[in-house]
Amino acid sequence: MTAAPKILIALGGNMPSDAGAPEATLMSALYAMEHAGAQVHAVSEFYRTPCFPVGYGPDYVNAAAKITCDGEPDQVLAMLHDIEAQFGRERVQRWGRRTLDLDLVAVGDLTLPDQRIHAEWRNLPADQQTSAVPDQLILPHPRMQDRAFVLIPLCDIAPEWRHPILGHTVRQMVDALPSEAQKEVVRL
Ligand code: A4P
Ligand code: MG
Repeated sequence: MTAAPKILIALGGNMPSDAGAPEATLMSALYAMEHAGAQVHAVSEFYRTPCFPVGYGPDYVNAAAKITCDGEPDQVLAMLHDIEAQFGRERVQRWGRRTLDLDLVAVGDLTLPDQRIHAEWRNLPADQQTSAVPDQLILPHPRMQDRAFVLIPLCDIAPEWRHPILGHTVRQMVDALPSEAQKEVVRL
């Protein structure tokens, strides 16, 4: 029997929910994942991060978790969307303010849907990134390598995970971030 692949999740929020402030929402979301049948193996520190793009809203709280869970990646994403909905997430504006964002960063070393489509999303011009929304699951998350608010929490729990296309570990991707971007991510 092969071991279930480790699933890496990015958690974020910058608006209060019924659970309270974003840090309480993120903690409750982790319990909700266990309630939904996932096993949570590791959770990063929680970090305060400036909203990206600048001016789109208040600072975020970001974290990362390593889980395992039965089901196909699409079913895992559906579970994450259900939990977002439980905490009052409304999809009003892409990249808009939100009580809870749960992104699937990676499922083991899986690439979805394929290398060509992944490259299209990864190389999407900056001016299209706010408006273009994928209608299928893209793995690893196509923007993870650019984002200090994803990579720095992830480095707490999966520093040696290697991006299946780019070939870099999380630690190497953190080191490649501009130092200004690294400094903006502050442990709570
Ligand atoms: N989708 C495809 N692949 C994935 C994946 N690997 N993980 C689809 C999650 N979703 C994936 O996502 C849009 C569509 O992408 C969905 O239909 C999903 O099936 P969404 O969650 O509905 O919308 P979103 O959250 O606005 O988009 P996304 O891509 O999650 O946004 P981002 O790019 O993560 O940006 N600033 C700070 N400091 N911290 C943050 O956490 N987050 C965002 C959201 C913006 N600024 C931020 C932060
Ligand atoms: Mg999302």
